[in-house]
Amino acid sequence: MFKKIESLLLEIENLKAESSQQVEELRIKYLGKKGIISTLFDEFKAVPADQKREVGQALNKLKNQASVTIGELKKRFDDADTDVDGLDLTLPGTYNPVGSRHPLSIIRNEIVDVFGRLGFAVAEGPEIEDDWHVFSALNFPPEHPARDMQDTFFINKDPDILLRTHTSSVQVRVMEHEPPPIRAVFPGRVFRNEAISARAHCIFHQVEGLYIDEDVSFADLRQTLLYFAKEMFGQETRIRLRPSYFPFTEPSAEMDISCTLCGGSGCGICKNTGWVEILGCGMVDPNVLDSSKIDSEKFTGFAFGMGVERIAMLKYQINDIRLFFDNDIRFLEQFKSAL
Ligand code: 2NL
Repeated sequence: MFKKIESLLLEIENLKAESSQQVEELRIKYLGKKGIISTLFDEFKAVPADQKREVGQALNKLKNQASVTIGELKKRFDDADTDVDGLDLTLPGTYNPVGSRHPLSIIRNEIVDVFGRLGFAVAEGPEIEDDWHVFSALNFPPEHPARDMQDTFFINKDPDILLRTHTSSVQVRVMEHEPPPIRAVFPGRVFRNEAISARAHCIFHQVEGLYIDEDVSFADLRQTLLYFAKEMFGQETRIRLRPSYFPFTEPSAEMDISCTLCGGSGCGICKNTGWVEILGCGMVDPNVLDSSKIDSEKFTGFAFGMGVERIAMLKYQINDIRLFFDNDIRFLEQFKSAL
C-alpha cells in the first residue's frame, strides 16, 4: 500500500488538463466519493496496527497534494475566462508589421498626381499586345529594329502576339475608341529583351502621356513638361529640350532637367554637364492620328514618355536598377510616402 501511495503522489504532481471540464474529471477520479483516494482510505482500515502511523501520514499527504494540485489546475481555467475552446487568450498576439509602398509605386503615383492636377485622366491596358497596337499603328516601319526578336519578347513564336515594349499601345486603344479631346497619362509595366545590368532591366515601368485637341502646340508641350519638372523635382528646376527622333512623333525631343544634385554646377550625377535626361516627347505624327482614325487635318497633339525607374533612381539617388526587383526588405522599408 505504501508503494501504491508513493506512485500516486508522483502521478498527481504531474497532472495536466486542457480545459476546466478535464479538471473536473480529474477531481472526480482522485478526490470523488468513490475516487481513488477514498478507496485507499477504505483499505487503510485493514492495515496492520504497527504500520498505521506511517501509512496514515502518507495517505493524508497524498490527499492534500491532490487537492492542492487539482485546485491549482482549476484556478488556472477559472481566472478571467482565459480559456475559450482550448485557446489561451493571455498569450501575446501575433505581430503584424506595417508595410511600406514600393518606391516605384510611390514615384508612379507622384507622376500621375502631377498630371492629374493639369486635368489628365489615367488609362491602363493589356501587357500582352498585338503588333498593330505596339508597332504598326505607331508608325514603326516594317523593318524597324524594335520588331526584332533581339528587342521584343514574342509569345509562342507568333510574330503578332508580344509583350508591349511601351505603354503607347494603350494610347492607341484610347485614340481608337474615344474622340478628341483626349488628355490622359498611361502608367504601366513594359518588357524589352535586354541583358540585365545596373542600368537596364528586361522589365521596367513607364508613364506616357497624350494630349490631343484642336490647336495643341509645341508650346503647350513645353509648358506642361516644365510644370511637371518643377512639381516633381522642385520649383528651382529648369528644363531644356534637345532635338531627337521617335517613329511616333514629329518633331521629337528629349528633355533634360537641371541637375537635381548640383543644381547645374556639375557633379557625378550629371557627368559635369549640369543636365540630366528624364524623358522623350514630341508632337504626335499625323500618320499615328490617321491610323487611329483621328482627323490629322483638324487635330494636333503632343505625347511624352518616361521611365519610372529612371525618375526614381534620380530622386532617391539609387545606382542599381536591380534593387527595385530584388524585393530586399532592407531596401524597400526605406521609402515612405503620402501617396
Ligand atoms: C521615352 C520616349 C515617348 C511617346 C513616348 C507617344 C504615344 C503615341 C503617340 C505619340 Cl500614341 N507618342 N508616346 C512620344 C514620345 C516619346 O517616350 O524615352 N520613353 C521612355
